[in-house]
Amino acid sequence: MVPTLTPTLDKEPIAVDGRLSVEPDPGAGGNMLNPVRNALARPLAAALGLTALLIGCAQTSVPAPTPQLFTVENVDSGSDGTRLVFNRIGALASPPAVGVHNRGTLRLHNTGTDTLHLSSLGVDGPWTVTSTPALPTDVTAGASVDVTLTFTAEATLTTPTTLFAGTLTINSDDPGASAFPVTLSGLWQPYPERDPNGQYTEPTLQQIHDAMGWTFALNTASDAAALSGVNNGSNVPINQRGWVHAQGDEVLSAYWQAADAAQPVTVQEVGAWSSSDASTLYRYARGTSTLVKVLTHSATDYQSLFPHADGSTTKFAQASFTPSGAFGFNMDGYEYSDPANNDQAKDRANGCPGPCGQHLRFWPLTAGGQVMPGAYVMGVDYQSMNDDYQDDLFIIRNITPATP
Ligand SMILES: [Ca+2]
Ligand SMILES: [Ca+2]
Repeated sequence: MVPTLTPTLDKEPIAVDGRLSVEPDPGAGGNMLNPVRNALARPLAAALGLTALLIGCAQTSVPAPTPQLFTVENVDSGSDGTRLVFNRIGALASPPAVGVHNRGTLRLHNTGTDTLHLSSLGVDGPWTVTSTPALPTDVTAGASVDVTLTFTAEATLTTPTTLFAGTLTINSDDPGASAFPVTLSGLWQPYPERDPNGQYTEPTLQQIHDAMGWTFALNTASDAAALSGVNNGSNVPINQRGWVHAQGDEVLSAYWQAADAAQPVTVQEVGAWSSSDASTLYRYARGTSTLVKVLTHSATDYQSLFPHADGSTTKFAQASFTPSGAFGFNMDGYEYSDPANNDQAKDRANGCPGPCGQHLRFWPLTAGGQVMPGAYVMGVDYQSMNDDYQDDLFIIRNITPATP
């Protein structure tokens, strides 16, 4: 006996590229029509009408629906694709000739077993979609498409460095996320490093932290007040003049080791805001003075998120290595993760009460509000110039403080 069903769809069958399809009800917790769509829907719907199409939903012999699983990959940073982060400098019509990360690409994967119908993209905020397939389009099971956005914020050059927020909405027939939101964050600064009066115009570490969506604390109300000084711009609120003193969720450790000795340590440069030059991150075994290069970022990307590797315009500055025992980090041959190795004279002259020399600092990485085990953010300040700790900024994975 054929059961009688009353259609309860809140959406009518629609024609997509000349073929009949039916949009699922996102609130139904699954796409009842998916299992029959490919095998039955198109031939049957034409011959028998929608009532016949729905018969399969009431019969226990029909396999459970397999939803289209729609995942998003952030091609630039390797994160889960729920956030894209950008930076740019100056006016759109005449930007300074320095590298910036003003474009970001998302790769949209269809990991389900049915075709995904990608209908449209919505953008809120100062971004434009600069590369996408013609929409609407179908993404077959297992396939992917790339979408590139460009950050287009600008302001008068007397405007302070600003963090812009926005949203990209990916509209599709994914039953679990038919309007998938991607957070957009963009750092705009008027000039590279400093304005014509010599005042710093770089984003602060706090602004970069917020752009990245990090939730670890750079400082808390119970921390000591920042030490005063001649610095301007980018050092507030964490300027302790090289004092070896943990603030917020900071972890103090001069030396590190692999959290899992069977796996490599990976390093990704998140950003560089320093003077015009390439800079090199080194490592060294504890108790030795031999510096081993980890990576060098491009000389033109000295005021940029995700700087490229030296000599490349396509490859980002990232690397991996397998340490043997405890090791330290060193930046450009100057600044060591072991404060005792660093020149502390300027720290003390600036008011550091001692111990001093803390020019590389570490915080546990967070993503989605959760601490990522074995992953840290490392911030560098060169030579106690302004204590901004974003001259070079890295995410380092698979490390843990070394045993003494
Ligand atoms: Ca600095
Ligand atoms: Ca800086």
